[in-house]
This record gives sequence, structure tokens and C-alpha cells, in this order.
Amino acid sequence: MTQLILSGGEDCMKKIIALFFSVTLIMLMTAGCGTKEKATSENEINVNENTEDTEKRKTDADEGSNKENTAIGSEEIADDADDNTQSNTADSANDKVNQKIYYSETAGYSGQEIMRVDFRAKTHAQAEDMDGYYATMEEKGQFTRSSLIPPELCELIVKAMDEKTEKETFEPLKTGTEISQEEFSGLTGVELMNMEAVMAVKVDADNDGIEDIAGEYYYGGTGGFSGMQLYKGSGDGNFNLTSSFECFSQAYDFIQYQGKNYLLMEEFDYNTKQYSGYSLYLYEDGKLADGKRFSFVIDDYDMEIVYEDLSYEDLEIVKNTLSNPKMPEILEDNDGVIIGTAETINSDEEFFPYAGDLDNDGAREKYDKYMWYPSNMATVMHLIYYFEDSSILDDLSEKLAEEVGDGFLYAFWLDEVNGKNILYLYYGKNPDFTLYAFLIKKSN
Ligand SMILES: [Ca+2]
Ligand SMILES: [Ca+2]
Repeated sequence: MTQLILSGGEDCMKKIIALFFSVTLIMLMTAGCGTKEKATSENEINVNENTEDTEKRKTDADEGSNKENTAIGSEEIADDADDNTQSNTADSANDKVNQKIYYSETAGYSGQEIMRVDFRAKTHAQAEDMDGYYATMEEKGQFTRSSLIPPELCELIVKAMDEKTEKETFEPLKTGTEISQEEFSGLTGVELMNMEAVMAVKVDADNDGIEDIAGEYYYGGTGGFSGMQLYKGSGDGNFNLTSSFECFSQAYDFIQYQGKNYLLMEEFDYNTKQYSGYSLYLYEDGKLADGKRFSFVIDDYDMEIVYEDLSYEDLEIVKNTLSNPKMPEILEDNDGVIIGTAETINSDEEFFPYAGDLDNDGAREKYDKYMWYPSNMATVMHLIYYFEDSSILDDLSEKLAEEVGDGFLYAFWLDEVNGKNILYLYYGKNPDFTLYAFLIKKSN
């Protein structure tokens, strides 16, 4: 909900602009109206399909860049068509050592992979009291606390999250009957405007024995902003709006536990669009009585050195840099940009404020880099960068695309290591991540 508030102001404008290019989202929202869960799963697919980087990576990976790869000097002994690398024998080492060298004639470089480290998050689920809810984007509402969510239900949800048995756990508890938008309008008297949509159910949401209508009301626009509304049934066929709070376009269900109905909403991280837990609400007398938030806490990371070039003489320095499970925090604390020891910033430069000798030829490349934090439902956070006159990073990241899989490049930085600049790459696969180190050399 914090995210909603942070991006709220900016999004009013975005919502308007968004109407002009949001065809995909609108279509899927409309298509998803009948089935509550469908909307979210399709959103996830949409995320991937609409992210420029992914598109680009896929295309480039498919085309393959073997064609332009040529042998570099006399070290080359074998082609490895699969991963666009060469297996080489290091001429300086006594032992034969496998090296992974990426290169491109067009981009004019060779890149020696020095190390790859994978971090896999170890998490546990937790339940927390919600101190309120957003009645509107600015206004915070308080729960009446006239009735409380039992700890046993919270334990059940935490256990399901820890054991990854959410589906099996919640399926038998589901209650309520989905109704169409037409039925929703007919019963509540609310007419949907052009871009609006509603996913509604008939259910006794506030447990007074009379059926109510609950609807997640999507206002239109790519931000995914919606309102969870309760129309309390009075028993004589009338339904009146008694509660509304802000949410995103997200999957929800009513579940029944020990004779009472609760609203369970699936939560996701707005930056990464990945499932992040649940929120749970109890209504009483048409109002929100209590709320709990369920999330995953990262306890630690399992670190695995997937690859290391043992012939590289400063391997220990690089290993020391990459053995850092705090990288996500560092990235967040620095507004999504990591600056290395071999980089300088010139804030007078409008387009390419950063400089660093990426390819170790003695001349500094100029570039810009920053994190894209999404303000819509169709993109995820990822690094945006522009080089003034170098396509090395484009080429290298294309070559890594397959091995990186569904990760997104979050950061690159250059550190000076004994007279050479090392390129570090950080790929996020929330909550997991992968770090790389490369020694880039200019080729002629
Ligand atoms: Ca009721
Ligand atoms: Ca250079």
C-alpha cells in the first residue's frame, strides 16, 4: 500500500496518458472479468510480453551471434556454438584451464568471464497486523476492530505459504458466487463507464446472514488501480455501498473459516510484479473490522559459485566483491544505481553523465544508467542504460540472455582491480539474484 501512495500523484497523469496505449491491458482486464484469478495470471504473462528488454533478448538470442564471433588470437582452440563462448587454453597457465570468452567483431571487444555467483533466497512467511487501509489515495481508514481475525487462520495461511500449498489449502475454503458485470450493475445500480470493469461476487461478506455483493472495481488505465467495494445487502433486495478501499487489480477470493467469511487478496510486488503474499480482511456490519498482511521475509541467501576462472590472477579480489548477499539492499539504498571505483560522474553532462573505461583501452566510455521503476501494470523494474559510443554491454547481455533466463539486468558497474577495470553485472530474479564479473578488452 505504501507503493500505491508513493506513485499515486504521478499516476493520475499517467492514467490519462495510458489510455492511449493500453489496449493490451484493457483487453485482458475485460477478458479476465469472468474469472477472478485469470486476470492476475494473464497480467503476469503480459508483463513478460510487454517488457522491451525481454522481447529484445529473446529475438537476439534466437538469432544467435555466432556468425560474427571470430577467434581471438592463437588461444582459441574450440568453438562452443551453444553459448557463444570459446573454450581456451590459457597460455600463461601451467595447467589447461577452461575459459569463457565472449566476443564480437561488430561491438569490438572480447569479454573474459571471471566469475558468476548465484544467490538463492531462503525465506519464511509472516503475518502482520495492518494498521489501517487506504480509503482513498490520500486518506487512511481505521479498522473498527469490532471483531478480529483469529490467530489460527493466520497460522493456516502462513503454513500454506511456507509449504507452498496455497492452492490446496484455500480451494476447499472458497465461498461466494461469481456474478457478471451486468448482474452487478443490475443489483447495485452502478453503471460501468467505458474503461471500467468489475470482478464481483455474491457472498455474505460481513457475516450477518444476508448476502452482500463484493466487487473489485477497476477504474481503467495501465496503473491497475482499483477499489475493493462492499455493497451490503439489506435483505429486501437492496445493496448499498458501505465500504471501499484502494487496491490494485489483483486476484481475490472469499474464504470460509470456522463459520465466518473472510476476504483473501493475493498480493504482488509492484516493482517486479511477482507474487508476494496475501492480505486478509474481516468485515462486520458492512465495515472493515480487521486486516492482516502476509509476506515473505528473507532470512538468508544460499550462495553458489557457478563459474570461476581459476587462471585469473586477481580472482580473490573479485570473489570478495561478488560474495555479497547484501546487494539488493545496496541497490535499494542507492536509488537503483551502483557506482564502481573506476567510474566518474559529471553532473554537468546532460546525456551521458557517467564515464569509465569499459574495454580497458585507455579511453573512457561515456554513458548514462538508471533504474526503471514501473508505474504501470505492464512493466517490471530493470536497468536502463545508454552508451554514447559502445554496444559492448548490449552485445554481452544478449549473449548472456539464455543463461540468465527470466532475470533482469538491475545494475552494472566498473571497479578498478590492479590496473584493469572489471565489469560487474547484477541480474535480479526476485528474490534471487545473479552476479557476474568480466574483464573486457577492446578488439580491433
Ligand atoms: Ca451480509
Ligand atoms: Ca575504452
